[in-house]
Amino acid sequence: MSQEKEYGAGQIQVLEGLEAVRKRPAMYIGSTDTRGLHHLVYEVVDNSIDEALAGYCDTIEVTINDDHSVTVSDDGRGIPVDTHAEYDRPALEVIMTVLHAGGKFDNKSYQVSGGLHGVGVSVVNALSKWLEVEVKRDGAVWRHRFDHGEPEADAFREVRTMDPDEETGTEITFWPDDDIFETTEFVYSTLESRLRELAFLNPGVSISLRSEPEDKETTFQYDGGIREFVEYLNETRTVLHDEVVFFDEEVETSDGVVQLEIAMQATDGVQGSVHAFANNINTREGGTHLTGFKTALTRVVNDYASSHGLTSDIDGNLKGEDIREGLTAVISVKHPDPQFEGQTKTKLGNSEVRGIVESAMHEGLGTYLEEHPNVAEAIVSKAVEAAKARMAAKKAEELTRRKSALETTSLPGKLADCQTRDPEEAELFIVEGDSAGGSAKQGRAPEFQAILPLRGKILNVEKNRLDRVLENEQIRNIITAVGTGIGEEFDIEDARYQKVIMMTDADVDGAHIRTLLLTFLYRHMRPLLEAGYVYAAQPPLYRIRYKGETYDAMTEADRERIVEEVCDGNPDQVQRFKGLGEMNPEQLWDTTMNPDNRILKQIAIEDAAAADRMFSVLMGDAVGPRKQFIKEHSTDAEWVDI
Ligand code: 0RA
Repeated sequence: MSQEKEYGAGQIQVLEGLEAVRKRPAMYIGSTDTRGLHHLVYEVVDNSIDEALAGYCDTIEVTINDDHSVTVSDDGRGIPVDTHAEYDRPALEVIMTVLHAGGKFDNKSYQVSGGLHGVGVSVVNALSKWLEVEVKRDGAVWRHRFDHGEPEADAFREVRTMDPDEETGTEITFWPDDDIFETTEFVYSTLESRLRELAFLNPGVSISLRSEPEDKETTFQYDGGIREFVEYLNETRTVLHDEVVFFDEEVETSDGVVQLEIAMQATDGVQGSVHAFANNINTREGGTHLTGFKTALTRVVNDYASSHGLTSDIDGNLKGEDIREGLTAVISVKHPDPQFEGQTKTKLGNSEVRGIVESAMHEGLGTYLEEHPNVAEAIVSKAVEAAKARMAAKKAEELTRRKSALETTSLPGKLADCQTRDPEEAELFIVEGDSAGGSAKQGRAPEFQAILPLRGKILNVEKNRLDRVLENEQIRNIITAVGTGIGEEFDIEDARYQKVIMMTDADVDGAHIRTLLLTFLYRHMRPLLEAGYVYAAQPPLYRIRYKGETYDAMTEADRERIVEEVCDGNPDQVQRFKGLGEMNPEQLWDTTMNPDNRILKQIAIEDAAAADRMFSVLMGDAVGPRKQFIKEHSTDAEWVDI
C-alpha cells in the first residue's frame, strides 16, 4: 500500500468517527440542551485537570467570549504537535479528530482520567462550528483550526518561536454548533459552580472564570481541598465542632493507585448531606464508595459510642440515619479505571472500592475520634438525640402510621386527576391557592392535566424532621398524587406524571412557595428533579389590548416592548395580573396551561452540592448570608428570588 492510500484510509476513519458524534450527540454528551452545551466546557477543562493531576499544570482559565465562544487555557505540557506515526498527521490534529484519542499517547502519565463521558476533546470539536487551538510546546507556538470538526486546509502552522521564559500550555476556543444545540448561551453561574467544585476537588489548582459580555471574573483555588468544601457547604449552618474531620489514603490495587479523601463535619441541622465524587464526577447515584462510607460510619461511631458508654440513653444501636442527621460530608475517590454504572452513569461500580473506603474509615475516623474526644462527643450526642427523636416518633406509631397512610392507593380528595394513565402524557399542576386551583380545574384539558391546589404555605423541610414533614397535609397530598414515594423508597417508575408543574403567583409569596416546594422535592424526591420532571409555569404579568388583539407580557421589559413596538406607545388597555386568581379559567388556560402557548421553565438541578448549599442558605437560620445570596443570584436564578 502506498503512503497516499494509507493517509486516505486514516482520513476516512476520522470522518466516520466525528460524523457519528454529530449524528447522535446525546450518546456522547448526554443531551443537546443547556446541560449538554455546558458539558462541552467541562470536557475541555477535564483534559486540563488531567494535566494538573499528572503534575504539569496549576492554572486553568475559562472565558466566555463576547461572540459566545468559550476559551479554555491551561499551563500544562501542551497537546503534542509532532507527527503521529500511525496517521502521518500532526498529533494535535489526531487528538482533535479521532474519537477517544485524547489520552492514548501517554497512558502512564494519565493515572486518572476525568470526564463524565470520558470522550475526549474530539467530541467538542465535532460539535463545534469552529474550533481553534493554540499550543505552546517544543519551543514554539502552534495553531490549528477546525470547521465542523474537520481540519481546515493548511491551517496547522508554527506561529512563532517561544520566548525563553514562556510557559508551555494549551488554549482551545470553540463555537458550539447551533444546528446541534438547542441553545448556545453559556450561563456564568452554571459554569461557576462546576469550576468551584473542581477547585475544591483538586487542591492547589487555580481555576478562573471570566465573562467578557458580563464583565465579571472569579478565581477559585483551595489549598485545603474538600476540607474547605465542607466548610463552604456548612457556611450558614451551625457546626457542632470547629475542625473538619479529614483523612486520606492511597491504596495500591491491580489497576494502580486508588486515592481516597474524606472530610466531614456535624451540624445541628436535621438534613444530612453526603456528596460522593469519583474522578471529580459527582456520583449522584452513589456506588461502592458511598456504601463503604455509610457502613463504616455506622460501625465506627457505634463502636466509639458503646466503648465510651455513651449509648445508655437509647436502647439498641445508633442507626446510620441517626448518625448522618445534620452531617455534612464529602468523599472523593480517584481511581485509575473507574466503572460508571446506573441510568445516568453516575454510580461507581468498582467493587474493591467499598472495602478500601471501609478500612480507611475504620483506621482514619477511628483514630480521629480517639484523638479528638470533643469532636467524637459532639457527633455521638447529636446522633443519640436523633435516635431518641426517631424512637419517640416510632413509639407513638406516628411515622409508621404516616408512612402506611402514604402507601394507600387512595388519592387526595383535593386532586382533580386527569383521565390518561400514561405518565408520559400526564401533567400535574400544583397550584397556589384554592381560587386559582378552581380556575385551573375549569380551564384545564382534563384528558391529560391534573390539578392539585395548595392552601397556604407548605412546611419548611429544611428545619423539620421527617415525621413532622409527613404530618403536613399539603406535603402528603403531593406525595400521594405524584405516586413515587419519598426518600429511600422513591421509585421514578411509579411517577404518575412526567410533568410536575408548579404554578404560583408571579410575586414574592409565589416565589416563596415555589422555593419551599423545591426544597421539599430536592430533599425528599431528588430523582424527580434529576429526571427533569419538574417545571415552573410562567404566568404573564400583563395583558395588553390594542385594536381588538390581545398581547401577554411575561416581564416588565416585555410590557415596555409591546407597548412601544406593537401598540405605538398607545395601548387601549394594560391589565396587570396580580395573581393567578385574577385570571378567569379561559385566560389561565390560554396564557399558562395550553401547551401551544405556555412557557414552562424546566427546573434542572445540575449540581447537587450547589443546590444543597443554596437551600440551606435560603431556608436556614442565617439572615446575612441569605440576603447576600439573593442579591448575588437574583438575576440568573429567578426561581430563588424570595
Ligand atoms: C495528549 C498527550 C499529552 C497531553 C495532552 C494530550 C493534553 C491535552 C490537553 C487538552 C487540554 N489541555 C491539554 N493538555 C495536554 C501528554 C504530552 C506529553 O507527554 O508531553
